[in-house]
Amino acid sequence: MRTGGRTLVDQLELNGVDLAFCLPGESYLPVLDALYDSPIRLVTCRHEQGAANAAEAYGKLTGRPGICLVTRGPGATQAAVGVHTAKQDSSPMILLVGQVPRAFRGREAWQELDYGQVFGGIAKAAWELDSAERIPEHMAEAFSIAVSGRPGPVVLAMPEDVLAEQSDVADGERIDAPRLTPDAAELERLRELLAAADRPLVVVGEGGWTAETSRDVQAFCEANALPVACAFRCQDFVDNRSPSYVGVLGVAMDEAIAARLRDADLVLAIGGRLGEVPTRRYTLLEPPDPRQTLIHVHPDPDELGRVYEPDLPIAATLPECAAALRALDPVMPRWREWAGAARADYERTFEHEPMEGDVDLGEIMAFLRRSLPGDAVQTCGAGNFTVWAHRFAQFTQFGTQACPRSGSMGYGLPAAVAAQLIHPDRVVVCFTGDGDFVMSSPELATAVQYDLPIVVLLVNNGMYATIRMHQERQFPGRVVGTDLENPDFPALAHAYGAHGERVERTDDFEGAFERALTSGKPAVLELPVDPERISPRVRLSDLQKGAA
Ligand SMILES: Cc1ncc(C[n+]2csc(CCOP(=O)(O)OP(=O)(O)O)c2C)c(N)n1
Ligand SMILES: [Mg+2]
Repeated sequence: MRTGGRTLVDQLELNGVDLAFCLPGESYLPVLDALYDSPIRLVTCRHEQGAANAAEAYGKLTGRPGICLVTRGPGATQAAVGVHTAKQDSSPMILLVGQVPRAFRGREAWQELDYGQVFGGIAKAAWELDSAERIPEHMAEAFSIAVSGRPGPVVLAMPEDVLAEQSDVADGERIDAPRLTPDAAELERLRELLAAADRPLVVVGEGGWTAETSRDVQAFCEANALPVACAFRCQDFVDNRSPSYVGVLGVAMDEAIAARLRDADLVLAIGGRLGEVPTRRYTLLEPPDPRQTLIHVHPDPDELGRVYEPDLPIAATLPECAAALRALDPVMPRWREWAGAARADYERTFEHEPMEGDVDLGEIMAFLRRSLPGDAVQTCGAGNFTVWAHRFAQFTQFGTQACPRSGSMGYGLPAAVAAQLIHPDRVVVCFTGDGDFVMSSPELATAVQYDLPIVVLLVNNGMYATIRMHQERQFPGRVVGTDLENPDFPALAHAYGAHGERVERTDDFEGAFERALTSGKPAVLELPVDPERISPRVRLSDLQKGAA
């Protein structure tokens, strides 16, 4: 006999869970008690937002569901942001939430919520355990839903009496996503469409990508001289040094790559949803039937034809599809010039206008591009600082970018916590802004508590610059709600027990970065920047003149 709590933790273990993020609650004490004896490392966060975002990042980086445990009611609603990101980003995640005892259900008991309703539109699935006896069955279902088809978040509520209940139910089995291979006729058709193209573009995106997928897709693209672009915040999906790699379809998109997608006559999307950001608000590729011949590969048949009508839909898991593409006989490319020009455009994106003020983020990113090890993990939240962080970074291996495709602020710090726990020997850099950092700064305490020497690069421009930029464009001169008066960031870092410095000049960055790495502690380097340079290509004064 064992309690429901123990049965649940046993199912986590047999599914290979090694790390779980929580904010404790009295609503799920039997689960916590079972974790006392478990090899699973339980990491206690300071806000459910942080716990959920860390679990989301775990799912994104490992491909296995990130586990987050929170209490009922307020715990669950605070965790919702991570569930939303897991949904938008297609990351496997399981949120385990406390719940009132079964006998109280429906009375709106203390902190009671109907999780099926609350998370119904956010998670891939949300429901409640009904008995200790059926926990292995429910957990198998949760793992299965989280990893299969389009990966995503599952929310499972745990009534406290179910967790305390004893049963002698047997364990379930480890769940892995079923593999789906494209069939020969689909591959033949793909090859025919490709052979007829003049200006093809491969676009890679989320939905079960792996390191092996990267290698196979890269080999396929190089063998066929195909240009390949990454969807927003999937920049680590292909080695950016490959002659085939031509850039990212992201926020503040480079005009050249936007034109490549618009002018392509064939788009081969391997994973991804061709969402609002990579299609520049559905303009570069117009739904429902784009001008471009569209081949869309996705593990979930429901995603094929949902927004765009592909000429060739292929329901396949990405590693299997990538291996099959690699094995295809290369076609005779008629697009070498097109591909070469796209690569040259990409290489030009590293050029940057000098920044006003004493701290130049373009120069700092150039230094990081030269000096960060290839396996260093980069994380961020949302804000204009990410435009520098993405445009001037170069990724060489999968699993090194953990950023929210959902565009959610507050993600970078907890994602860095997760990344450093997964990869204790790697360098982990979190890019953040003054607004973004404060949203999740309590997780700096988590980093200190668990000895995680992450390096936080905090771009301080004294405002919510992204919003200010849009505000100046749409309502010139009417600045409201976007100014920030900030804490003393290095002092705040010190108060948490972290290393903290303000880098006043570009030339001081290298030394400060070195000191951050050798401090052995979490470190916050504040980069005070001139607000005039509100984005790499946009000056605040030009916006105010209506010229940008
Ligand atoms: C959770 C959440 N709240 C609000 C927003 C809207 N938003 C997007 S970027 C941004 C400003 C971020 O400010 P900061 O971190 O200082 O970065 P900056 O744009 O100044 O570089 C805001 C408020 C968001 N994306 N996510
Ligand atoms: Mg800011």
